[in-house]
Amino acid sequence: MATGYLYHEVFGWHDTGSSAGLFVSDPAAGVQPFVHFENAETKRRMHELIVISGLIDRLERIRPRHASEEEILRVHTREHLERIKAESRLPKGGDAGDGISPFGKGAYEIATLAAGGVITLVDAVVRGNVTNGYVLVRPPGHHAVAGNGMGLCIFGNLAIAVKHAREVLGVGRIAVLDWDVHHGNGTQSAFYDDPTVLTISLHQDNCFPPNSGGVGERGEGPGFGYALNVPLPPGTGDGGYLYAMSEVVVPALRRFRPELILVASGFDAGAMDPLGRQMVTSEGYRTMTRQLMDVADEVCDGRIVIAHEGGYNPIHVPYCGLAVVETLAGAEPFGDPLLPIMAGQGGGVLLPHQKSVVDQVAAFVADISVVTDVSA
Ligand code: 3YP
Ligand code: ZN
Repeated sequence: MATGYLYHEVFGWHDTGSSAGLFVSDPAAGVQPFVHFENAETKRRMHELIVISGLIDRLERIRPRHASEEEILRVHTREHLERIKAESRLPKGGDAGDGISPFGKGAYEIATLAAGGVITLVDAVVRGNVTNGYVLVRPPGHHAVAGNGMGLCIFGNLAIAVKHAREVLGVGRIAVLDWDVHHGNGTQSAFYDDPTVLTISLHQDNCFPPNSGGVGERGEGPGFGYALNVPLPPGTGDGGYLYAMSEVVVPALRRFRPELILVASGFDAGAMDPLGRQMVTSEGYRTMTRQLMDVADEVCDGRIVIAHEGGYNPIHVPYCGLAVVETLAGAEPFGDPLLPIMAGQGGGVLLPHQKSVVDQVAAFVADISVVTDVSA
């Protein structure tokens, strides 16, 4: 069966302005205007590589729709939605909520298309039109919490899609794996007390948000045990990430037996990312995708929806993304010219301090069981 692919040109029109990478430019204070790290190019170039490589011909192109207010409100407060909508009408736009997440005029409609895009692909996978798929959306979503956007995220795209899968499509157990280099705090917080949604975040220890995503964050109340966090030390590459996949992610998914697997896919754990200090290569992302597909074949007929999050190197991100989508579609590698450079840098080896973090979290996997009461 087919692999779905969703991208829309208007995602490239989400305007994050002339920040100096992350900070509001301020000439009087000596901060020269530049382009925000979260700009269109990483995603646009990934899409164009998917076209130029020919992979596009093997994908089922899916058109997004906007998420409705009702769908957004399953995760966010009315106040947050209305504030974003109002600031989105201003000539110069506004900010998602933390002062470092600027957006231009009209961002509300683009953000609802991003959330609606993930919903659209979830619909296609759950209804059986495609086996799996990739949603190349912008703005990202995994940091947004109920009452606020943050970390460049306006609405929780994946969390909104999880609620849709549960409440509209009737999907029981759902797992969300987050391999963005930053902690998936927003997705985690939406389901922290819910044992029917397993959230797993692999991220760089204490990268962003501050003091978020430690091994001790395991869920609360009935959801205790159904949040897993693997805060990998800076410098972790394919060796550590693949070990975390095989020792934590795969066994956790085998125990939990989700009916649907979603992935928050950031390529900012890549070896040349300006915001992360990890060393994952496109081959690392390819293998992580393969490992996930193998366990998905075992537990949920291969149903995987991967949605784009961070990733800020415009040269490397397209090759990482291509590797993931090729793998989903069962296509041969087109090639990545950066691989020979990265291969000699040492990230392929699992180091003891990385192993000890993974082993600590691996011990929590035994506490997961197949939750059958999804009405709670
Ligand atoms: C937001 C402010 C500092 C780091 C940045 C993280 C954005 C991101 O890629 N989140 O996944
Ligand atoms: Zn990130």
